Amino acid sequence: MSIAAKPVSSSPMSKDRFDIERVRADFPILQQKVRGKPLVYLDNAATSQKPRAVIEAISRYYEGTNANIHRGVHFLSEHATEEYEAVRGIAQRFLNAAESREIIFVRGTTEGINLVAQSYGRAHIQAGDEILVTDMEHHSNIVPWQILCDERGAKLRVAPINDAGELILDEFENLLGPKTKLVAVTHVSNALGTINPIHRIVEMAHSRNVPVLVDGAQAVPHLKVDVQALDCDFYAFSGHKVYGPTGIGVLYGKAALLEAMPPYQGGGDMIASVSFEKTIYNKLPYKFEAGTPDIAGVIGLGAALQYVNGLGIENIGVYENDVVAYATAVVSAIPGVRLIGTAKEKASVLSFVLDNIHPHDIGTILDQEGIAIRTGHHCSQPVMKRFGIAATARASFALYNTKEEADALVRGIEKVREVFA
Ligand code: 7TS
Repeated sequence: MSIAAKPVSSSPMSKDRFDIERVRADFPILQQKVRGKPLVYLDNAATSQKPRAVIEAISRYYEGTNANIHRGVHFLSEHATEEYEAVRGIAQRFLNAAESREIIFVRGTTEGINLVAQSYGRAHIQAGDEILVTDMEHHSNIVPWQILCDERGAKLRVAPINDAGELILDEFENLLGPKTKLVAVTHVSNALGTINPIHRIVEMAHSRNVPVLVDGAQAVPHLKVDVQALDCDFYAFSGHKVYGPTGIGVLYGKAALLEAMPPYQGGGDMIASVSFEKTIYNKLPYKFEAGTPDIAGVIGLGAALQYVNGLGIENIGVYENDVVAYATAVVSAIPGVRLIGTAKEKASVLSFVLDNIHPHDIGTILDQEGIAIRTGHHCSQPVMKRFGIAATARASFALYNTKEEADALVRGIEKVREVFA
């Protein structure tokens, strides 16, 4: 997915592939006005809006199915368990995982990464070992490794990025040494939009027998992800960024690795039997799903993934790329705008600074126009440091955004310039 900046707003969408009016009608929240203006929601990297199919799936579950899973002999519990486990199959096919027991339901990307850090990490990382990340990681793919490194006396190494916000692959490869025991890298940067060449990264790491965890939080809504083709060892994503509910996400792990890992949390459902002499853990995936999970969240996530499947992730990517390329061209043409993140391969994100105007002021003035963006460091402070700034204004696009909304963003930024002129 490369974004060539070309200022054309006219390219007609082929209606049979992607009918934007119908898509927008699926999202009730988009129909409202904010501060008297039509809502222009461009904060999708923080969280996406939910289609009616997701909202209704959750209501339907609570109205007709609610029961605890994996334990009841009664009708509702069996039915809830079937629905919950069906979503594991949906998620398996969504990521093209080899087996459904490789899909672990977690709270989100953050919990998925912490699970690997605490379970795989504590079992495999020793004093003197190294964990390799990149300079474009979200804090949730930095801090869990710092905690682990502190505990184990290991060292976090950081692969640098260039001025476009691309990983410098040669440097990354040079940092892969005999002490490297794990690579943790984002698929798509939330602050820059950069798409990392995960397949190549995995090849480099695997040639040295180093496993790779991929933070897929910003990739899954925009790119086709095939964990077998990528050959990554772990892949984590959040439901709420891919049109599903908050509080639910997926950790994929290769079965052989997950089998060998100790549990992350103890409790109900993750055991086969408990006695004070010896407790036997449950098999995969239940070993990693202690306690009553977010059943409604899982069912909502299933509806979200099916919604994406219905449109086709490739169609979504083509449509979004066209809108983001347009937005990139028109926003970067505004005097004083400097884009942060100009990688050749990008998805969804348009991060920028404007003259000496603080991004929070940009965000506040845009909000008066009904335009929602995020401003700040985006939980990626090392990226800000790399570019010598404290914050950016970030517009991030989803499958329901349009070129007209990009035009509204431009008008909003022009207003910011007038206010500060
Ligand atoms: N990794 C990346 C690349 C992210 O963008 C985020 C959230 C996370 C991990 C954490 O996801 P969570 O669902 O577990 O919180 N990113 C953002 C953002 O860019 N603005 O708000 C949240």
